[in-house]
Amino acid sequence: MNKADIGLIGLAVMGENLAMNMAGKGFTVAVYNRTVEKVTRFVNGRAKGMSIVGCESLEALCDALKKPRKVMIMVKAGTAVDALIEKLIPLLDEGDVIIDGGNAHYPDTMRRTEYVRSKGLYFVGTGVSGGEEGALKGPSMMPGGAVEAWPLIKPIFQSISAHVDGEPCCDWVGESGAGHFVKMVHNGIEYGDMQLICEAYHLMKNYVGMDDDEMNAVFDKWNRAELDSYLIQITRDILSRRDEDGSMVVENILDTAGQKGTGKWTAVSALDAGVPLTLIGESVFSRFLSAMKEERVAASKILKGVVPAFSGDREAFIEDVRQALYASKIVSYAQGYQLMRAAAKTYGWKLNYGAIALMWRGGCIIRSAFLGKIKEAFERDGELVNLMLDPFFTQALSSAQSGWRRVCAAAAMNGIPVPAFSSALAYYDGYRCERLPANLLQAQRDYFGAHTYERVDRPRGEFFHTNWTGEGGSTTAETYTN
Ligand code: NBP
Repeated sequence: MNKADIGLIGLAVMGENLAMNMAGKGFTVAVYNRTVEKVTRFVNGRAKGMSIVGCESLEALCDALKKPRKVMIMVKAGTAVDALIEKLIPLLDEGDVIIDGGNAHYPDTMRRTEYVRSKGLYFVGTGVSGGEEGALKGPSMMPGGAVEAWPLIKPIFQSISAHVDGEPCCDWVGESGAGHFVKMVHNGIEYGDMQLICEAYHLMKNYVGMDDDEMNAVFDKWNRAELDSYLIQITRDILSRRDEDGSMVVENILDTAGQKGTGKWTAVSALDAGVPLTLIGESVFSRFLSAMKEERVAASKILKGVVPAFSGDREAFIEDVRQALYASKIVSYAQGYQLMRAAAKTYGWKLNYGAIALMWRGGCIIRSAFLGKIKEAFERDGELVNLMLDPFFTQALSSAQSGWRRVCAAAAMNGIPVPAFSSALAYYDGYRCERLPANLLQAQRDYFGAHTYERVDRPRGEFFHTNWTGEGGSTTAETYTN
């Protein structure tokens, strides 16, 4: 029998569907799963007649592969991946490739890339997005790690990934943990996009007083213009789904959000890197707040606010909400790209920002027409400091800002929480502010702790101290930058 092009370990939802996708594209796939009955069930069931070879052990899997071997792991992220790597190393030869397609945290991928290289093998950590359907029909794939492995896996990866305008939504991201870092930022942006849509829904429902049918029509309309995206589309569909008793399914769902931690990883990375990733941070905190259901129910009886009362032109306000969503989304992506720039600098990765936008353009949860505009922005200027400074996005923010401000003001006056809309606006106003009140903050720090300050009339890097109380001496604290 011919040897297989690639081996795949882990036959849960992602592994099974990726194997089907690879086989459908003409590759022969050897598969293995810890619970071996799942291998038998898969090859005799769904995979019957496909070029998928079932293996009952890791040894059999490695024997079944063409050299250099390519083995992709699609199991639960964490220690299971390390254990599999340990088992695979003695079964593989120099130059073979181990790929982790799970949701690994990027520091683990950095460590594994080095470790596997020390054993004479190549390691690739690839983000795979798009869930079950993406895995089967074409996911977004973000590979990074040992660059020597890329030519070996590229034909398979670019063949099975999603395509937009004939271009694969998969390209080499960068060395070491770059692929999983970019996947993590993708997931953080997903948190932000979802939170923004939820805030628009909350305003339309609780302030304007719209029902689900009316909101369904609004999201349908929004999906035909700048906001055209998978998440707007599924929101539209969710707002039309009825339960057996005729009530709307979405209104019967408990308002406590779950999470698997990738948004939190993104926010923590931003805190570590000193990047103001405010919108994703607020989106993670909003999920935490939603999970405090019992406390919120109790507080709702004690903490009084205002009763929302809409007046004015309904259509005009809905258009303002659309503008607020669009502008906030630009801010969210601008912040996400700034985090990637900071990581690239710290770790020495050469990230291709336009290619990343293209990788997210199809096959994943944040896929949208908007990403095409981001790709164009980075084509115009590969070194763009902030997406908001690209002429297209500068103009878009300028046109949207009146509506955006009216929405944040109306939400504040009517007691509707819009943390993502308003934190995005605060970031926009802060970023474009030539002089922030941090002069006062520095004075306070110098007053209580002799932390020193720089002066507007002296070169940067010279530090001064004022003896504010007349009682302190001239001794100052050290100035740390990190
Ligand atoms: P799961 O994350 O549910 O993991 C189940 C698989 O892991 C099974 O094949 C299971 O084998 C295997 N496994 C476990 Br659990 N512990 C193992 C161990 N110690 N040694 C070997 N195998 C072990 O599967 P999934 O949802 O298909 O996701 C796979 C990866 O892809 C995860 O990292 C996930 O975060 C990521 N991902 C998932 C999605 C999604 O939408 N589900 C999307 C994108 C990425 P068994 O059958 O013997 O228990």
